Amino acid sequence: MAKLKEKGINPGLAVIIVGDDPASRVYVNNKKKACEYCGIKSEEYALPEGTTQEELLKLIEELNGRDDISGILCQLPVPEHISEEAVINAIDPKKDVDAFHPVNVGKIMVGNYDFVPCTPAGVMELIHESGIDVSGKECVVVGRSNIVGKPQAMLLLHENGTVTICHSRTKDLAEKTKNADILVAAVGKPNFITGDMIKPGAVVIDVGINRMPDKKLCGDVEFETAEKIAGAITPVPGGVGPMTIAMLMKNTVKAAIVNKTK
Ligand code: L34
Repeated sequence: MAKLKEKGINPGLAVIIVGDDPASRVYVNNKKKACEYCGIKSEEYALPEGTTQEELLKLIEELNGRDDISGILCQLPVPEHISEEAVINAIDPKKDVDAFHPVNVGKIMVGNYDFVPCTPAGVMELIHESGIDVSGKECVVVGRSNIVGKPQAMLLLHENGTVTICHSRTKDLAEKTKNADILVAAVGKPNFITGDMIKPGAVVIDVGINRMPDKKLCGDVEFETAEKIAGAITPVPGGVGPMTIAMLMKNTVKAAIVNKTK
């Protein structure tokens, strides 16, 4: 960071949160803390639930124009009266540290990209840091969201994995998941993947973060049964979540370099 600052490049992240979803509040606080830890300037825009789409888009427009802001993100979900698509489309692709804008999504598709969406990027980092080679492996992604499932599949494909995407209409899910050398669970259903659905020795990555009635966090994978079968497994909390935040810091620094943020 000091070397960047010597060159007159100062990363700055703007985080927008609309409404008071408690989970979003925790995530945004964690992002702010990570910025402080890394020496990245951060600005939080906490807007009331009743904010209109027009007001939100106006703020994004202002932030797009500022030469001291490298990255902009609007924490999802946004309230129902605001179009998520309109918000994503409004962010300058050069400042889109979430990589949700169609321009950045398209770049990921063709394999030439600056920003990788933070959660799938975090999953890849975990795989790399564990010394796992994706090439030729059977990779199964459960979930097809634009934010995780789809880009995750693409990143695994870029590294020569043989990728299957499963979803709510998939027939014989367990048969597919049991075939996976690398299994990524991103469905948003607590304890959805159980030990008997896992191939012995598989790498199991749990993207799910479900809040249970007793306030405890629970992944999409039933950890107790899965850990006995898996070769490697990520916990919830303390697994993919913190990696998402680390990748956001990386994207923000990249954005500062691309945008030469003052
Ligand atoms: N725009 N919206 C936008 N960008 C994102 O990248 C996100 N995401 C997802 C939700 N909406 C978003 C996040 O930031 C999920 N997500 C996220 C970020 C951080 C954590 C989890 C999800 C995290 O810090 N998890 C901690 C536990 C936090 C807790 O106690 O609730 C963990 O150890 O998993």
